[in-house]
Amino acid sequence: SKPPPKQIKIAPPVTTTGLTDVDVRSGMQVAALKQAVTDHLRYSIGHPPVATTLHDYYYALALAVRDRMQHRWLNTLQTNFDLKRKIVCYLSAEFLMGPHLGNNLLNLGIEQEARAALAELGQDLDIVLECEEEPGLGNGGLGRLAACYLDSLATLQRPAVGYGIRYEFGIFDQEIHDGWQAEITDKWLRYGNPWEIAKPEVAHYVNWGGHTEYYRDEAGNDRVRWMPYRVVKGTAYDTPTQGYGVNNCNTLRLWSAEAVESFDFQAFNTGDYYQAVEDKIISETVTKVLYPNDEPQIGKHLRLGQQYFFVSCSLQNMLHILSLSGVPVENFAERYAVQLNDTHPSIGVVELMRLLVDERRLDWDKAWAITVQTFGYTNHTLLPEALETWPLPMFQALLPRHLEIIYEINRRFLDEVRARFSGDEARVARMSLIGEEGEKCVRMAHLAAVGSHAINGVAALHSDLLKASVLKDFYEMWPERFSNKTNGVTPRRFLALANPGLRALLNEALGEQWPVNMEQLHQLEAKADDAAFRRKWRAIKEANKKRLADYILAHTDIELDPTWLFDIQVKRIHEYKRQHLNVLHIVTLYRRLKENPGLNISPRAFIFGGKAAPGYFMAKRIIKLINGVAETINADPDVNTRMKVAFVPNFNVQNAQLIYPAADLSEQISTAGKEASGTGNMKFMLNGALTIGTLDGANVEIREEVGAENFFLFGLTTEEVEHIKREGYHPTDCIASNSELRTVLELINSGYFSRGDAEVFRSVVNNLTYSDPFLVLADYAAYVACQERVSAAWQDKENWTRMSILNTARSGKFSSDRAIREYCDEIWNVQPATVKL
Ligand code: B1N
Repeated sequence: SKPPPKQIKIAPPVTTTGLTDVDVRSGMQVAALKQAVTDHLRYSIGHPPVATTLHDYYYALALAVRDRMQHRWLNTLQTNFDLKRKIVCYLSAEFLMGPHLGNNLLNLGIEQEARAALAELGQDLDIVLECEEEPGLGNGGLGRLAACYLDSLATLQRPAVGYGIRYEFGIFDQEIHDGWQAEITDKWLRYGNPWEIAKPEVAHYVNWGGHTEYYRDEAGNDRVRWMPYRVVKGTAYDTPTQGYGVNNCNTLRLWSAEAVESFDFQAFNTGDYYQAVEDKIISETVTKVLYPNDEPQIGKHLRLGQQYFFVSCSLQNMLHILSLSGVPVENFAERYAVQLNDTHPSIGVVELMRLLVDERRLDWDKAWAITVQTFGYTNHTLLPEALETWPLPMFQALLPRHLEIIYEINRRFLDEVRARFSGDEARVARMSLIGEEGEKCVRMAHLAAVGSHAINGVAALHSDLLKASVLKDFYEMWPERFSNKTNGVTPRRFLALANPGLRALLNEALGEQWPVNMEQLHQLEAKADDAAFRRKWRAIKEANKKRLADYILAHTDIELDPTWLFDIQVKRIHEYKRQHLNVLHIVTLYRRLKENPGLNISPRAFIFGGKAAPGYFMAKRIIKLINGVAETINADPDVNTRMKVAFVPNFNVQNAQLIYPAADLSEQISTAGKEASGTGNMKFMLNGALTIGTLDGANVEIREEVGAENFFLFGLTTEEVEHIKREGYHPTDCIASNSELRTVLELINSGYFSRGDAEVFRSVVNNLTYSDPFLVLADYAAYVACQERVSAAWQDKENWTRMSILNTARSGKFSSDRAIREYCDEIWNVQPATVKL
């Protein structure tokens, strides 16, 4: 063996600014940031000046910012270890983080310094920010909620890890071709990702398929061995998530699938090189792409594979860290609170049992007590087509050992049901973890409910409906497990970052604590009666509308007037969200203007945005309909000085930050009882938009907070919807009794909005006429009437502004900080840990 190397003295780096090495890595001043950017340009990126691009500046600044977070991140990890605090593990198949750079600068409090440093290098921060390719690792609300919760957890100094999947391709990019949606694969890693730190040494192995064997161990106990058909390796990629105004910096740990090398070698040695390559491809497929389906679940083998893969890696990781900390496995639930973001990670209940019983050799009862104490389950939807179930043969083929464990959990659980409700075999069948009507399947919501000590919905109405419908039997069995946790959104990204104009005004009026104490916004209520304040408020809104109008012009060639009412509906395209109800109103208004050119209406820009699941026929037709109506109206000189329609392509977190602050009116018009909560509704409210909405999801609580007089309510209630459906709903009756509605549907059906092609929208019109599952026509008249009240209200600028101010002033409840405090106090029992530098 070689002798140890001689101690080498490293000369301190010489810099032209006289800064030390430490300053360059972690200094927050302009000079340090500037030096850091130039160092990263030279040493991390390394293009000669002639080849240096704007993207290089983005990347260099991102690395400089990451260095500053790294310092805080390591201290956070060390502090959490030293204090032996309980940690929140938020398990989610989706994290829709949005662009990192702007948010991290904001949370670190160095936006001005970064702007000045770049300016000295001849660059504009706003233009550099636009270079970031956002990580779209989520579909919509559910994934974005997970991201908001990570922001609040760090800001509230709670130790937390977000565990998920590092999809190589996130949610597709949407382009609009001839009015139709086209899907483009999201190659977000194409130019590298400066925010993640690969941890090749943090890896776990995940089994698939095969069979189980029974054996007797040394102590004479019967045990089970899983003999898998395939093993996949999961490697960790960490993204630090910085809290706002604190040193705490938590971890988002995403797992990426790789082939297990030894498997390759084995095949290689036996000469089957191609088999080895094929294995590698199959393994890496697991984390290749995010399923772009929102609510209707698709029972795909690979999707179950993704779920098991990330959940197994995450639980193994927790157990590994626990043993590194010297904590006995029996104390698992005292150290980890694991939250299931919907049923997507609910296989975790079974996997933890397997790890504890088969691998750690705990006895069943002890393992079960730990499991139930560990997990909490959040339900995000009541739509029957969205509830996850897996066909038994598929489940058995992929996870044979887990199916055995499910049978045992079920056997014991149904014994309990029988003991509580003796003789009620119908109830037993309803509650079973195995569905037996039709094709046999595993019911993941039941599994999550049985395996968790806490079950919650995401808005008051939704939590009530959950107890009364989908999980009624479970509520009757364990009422103490149920609670409501109304969703929230982070005011850092969606107010301070997205709306710098309003941020400055709020700082001036309230001081700078409001982003972490949103109840302070109530102090704005007094300002609503101050005419000078209202003028400032309006000027900010109009500047935001100008900013959005410029963006829309650049991306669609449609020119909007920022003095008009901006009426906006942005969210996934879904029949229950009823974008087509909005379209029916637009066409109604169009016809009224054509018939009566002198009609006095408030000029409006109708703005839409949102992606449709690629296989969702009706949603894709609705996009085409919006674009067809837009094309016709925008080109019609009889009306286009008073109304226009625009569809913003590729709605994502980045352009959402331009859209919410520009809204006067927020469209939240889902069929009552269908939208679990909604979170876009909250982002609009924060930014001073008034809501037109049904009594659905969190709209109910928004209206309660802002006051009925500041909210445009219309439509059937949940009870009325259920009543009508029970009695038999006939949309043709709505048409027969409303000649204006009939004319509107006929106009759409005639090809008027599709260059004479009467085929394109036939399916949409027929669906509404003969089926209308989401009661669009039943709510049409009330919606149109409500929009007339909106138009009238807009005429009184001063009162509209008053209402706008009151919306922001009363939005404090919808901060994700409030939601996270409730989860920490009532479900997780996780305390803050202050991190010092
Ligand atoms: O979760 C959001 C809510 O605000 C929305 O109302 C709700 O619709 C949304 C399968 C889902 N529910 N279910 C999903 C997403 C992806 C997937 O593959 C279902 N998303 C929601 C946050 O609570």
